[in-house]
Amino acid sequence: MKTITGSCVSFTSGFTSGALRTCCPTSSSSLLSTSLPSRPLSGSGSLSLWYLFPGSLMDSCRSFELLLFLHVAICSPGPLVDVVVDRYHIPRSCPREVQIEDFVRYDFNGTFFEDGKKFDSSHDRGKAFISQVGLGRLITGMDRGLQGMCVDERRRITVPPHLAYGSIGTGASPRPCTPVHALPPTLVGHSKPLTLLPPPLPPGGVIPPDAVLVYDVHLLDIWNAEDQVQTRTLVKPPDGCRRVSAASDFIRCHFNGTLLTGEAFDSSYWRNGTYDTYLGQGHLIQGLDQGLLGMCVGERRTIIVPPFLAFGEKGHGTKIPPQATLVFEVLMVDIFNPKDDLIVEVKEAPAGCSRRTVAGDYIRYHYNGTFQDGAAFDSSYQRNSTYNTYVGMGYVIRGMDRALLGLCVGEKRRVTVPPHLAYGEAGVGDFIPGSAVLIFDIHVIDFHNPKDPVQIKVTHKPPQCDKTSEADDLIQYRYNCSLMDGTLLYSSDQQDAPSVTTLGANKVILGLEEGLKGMCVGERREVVIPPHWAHGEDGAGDVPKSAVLLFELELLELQKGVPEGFMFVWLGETPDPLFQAMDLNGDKQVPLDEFSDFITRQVKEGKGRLRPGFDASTIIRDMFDNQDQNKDGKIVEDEVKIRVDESARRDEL
Ligand SMILES: [Ca+2]
Ligand SMILES: [Ca+2]
Repeated sequence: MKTITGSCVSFTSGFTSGALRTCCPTSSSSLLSTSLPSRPLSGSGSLSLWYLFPGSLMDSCRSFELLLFLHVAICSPGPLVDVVVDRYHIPRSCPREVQIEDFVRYDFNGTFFEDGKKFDSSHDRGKAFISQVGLGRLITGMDRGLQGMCVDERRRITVPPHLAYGSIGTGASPRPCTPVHALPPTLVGHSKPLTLLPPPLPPGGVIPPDAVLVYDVHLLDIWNAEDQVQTRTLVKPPDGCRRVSAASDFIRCHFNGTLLTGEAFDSSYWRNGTYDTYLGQGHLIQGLDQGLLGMCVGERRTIIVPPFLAFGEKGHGTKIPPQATLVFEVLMVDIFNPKDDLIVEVKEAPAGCSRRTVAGDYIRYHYNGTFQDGAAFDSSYQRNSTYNTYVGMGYVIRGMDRALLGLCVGEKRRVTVPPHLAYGEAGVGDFIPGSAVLIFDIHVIDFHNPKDPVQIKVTHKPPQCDKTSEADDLIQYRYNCSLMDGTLLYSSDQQDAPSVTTLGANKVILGLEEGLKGMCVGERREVVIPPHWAHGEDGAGDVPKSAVLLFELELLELQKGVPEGFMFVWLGETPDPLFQAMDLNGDKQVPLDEFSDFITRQVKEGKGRLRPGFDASTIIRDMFDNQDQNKDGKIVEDEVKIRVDESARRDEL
């Protein structure tokens, strides 16, 4: 049995008072038994006994008075003159102590000191007891004994009869001798007056005369009619705050809801989704409608809501009892207003933007998609391919369709799209939650219109330009081929020699063919080639699908060519008669040497042209063999005639 001696020792050691330690006789239980026979004041060996003063109990002067008092009260014989309070469980943190006029909700067990028998219990009543402290609504002993108590504290309050039901007791009367005042006035912010129960009494039970009562109390809640919603910011968003929540905004947030005792009653995390609601429109309890105002996305805040701004005396569901103060820890995830429009911020605008996107253009862009709290939901960079679409034609969400207009190649924009211009209340599966604001950071790689021609810009024109490239010409050129964002794909400089091609021979993409035409040797150009002039929707090699290409070109050499299928052409009139022109020595026959001399002279005099890019003697031999029908090593007049009659234009002479 824990005697009062044990209590006293524990108590004095707590206050390091050696003098008082000696005050209690080691057999003090006999002293105490004079007034409080055989009844321990605590069930705990490490208890402390405090007479309760309002305010801090750690104040040394008061502590001393208190010790003296207890010395008198406990160590001396005689009746108990005031309540004895044993705080046998004090929570680690106590942001608030019960003061006069505070409302309290607590569990209790009421027993007689005399025999330990129970006369009342909130547990038997099936609900916590609710009252107001210090205004005579409770027996005086409880009005005193509850003061200074913390939520979740457990204390034992021993009440002498004169502070309880006196020398009369209650008999069978349900009314206590201590007056119970009328109901308090209507509470601020609450539509109904708070109904207070009379002090704890056995239902129809009896408190005998001169009974010392022991109340074991567990405090569950404190509030005051003057209380307001309390908010405290725990974490501010690191990247600043673009806007704060305001009435009529729609918000998405996470929260943990607990009672003051720390008991959880609800959490958005239990449901694996945000709590989504309109603010300031009465969808929420009044305290949250206030407490959620002025928050930034990314902010974490504690909101403490007194019962009359929460669910009041009715409570809510099974987890929120009547008159419960609610504590919410809220993380703001998303805010928008139905009146919000698209927000477009230009982050980087390239200089010299000659053309901007219009409806019907086809655009390729990269993007990072995030929610307002910074969480990423999609990125084209991760897929390593641009997002490609037509602009202004309803192929993308409404907000983006608008945001993609008026863009330059290379431009970077941040686009904030409210849900009514994005995926609305439905969202997209697990990908986009309902009513989510989306932020796209976009970078335009290129765009074109399906009607676009090849765009040629001459960057250098040599002063002398008497002949220009055209179909059939054999050319040498340098090139760099890039994407519009500057990514170099191919370059002739990567190879041993400049590129060589015959124009019109379908050897290069159509757009390059276009870009290489009409150039003088030494000329330089920048040529923009839309995909339908390049590698189209499928791309090729390192060229992405539907990519616009930029070619930087320089023409190095130009050899005029002959039409496809020809090895030699006359530039003026064909000599007539031809055989006599060929038969340079007039002996009516033309061997290979003579034929070769003839052709070479034509080329030198500018009257004819051999196909460029081939060995001249080989071409000439081929031409000779073609004319020498009977293969006797010489051409005669008849052989030429036959060729003319046949009108065969191959290797024509
Ligand atoms: Ca001859
Ligand atoms: Ca012949």
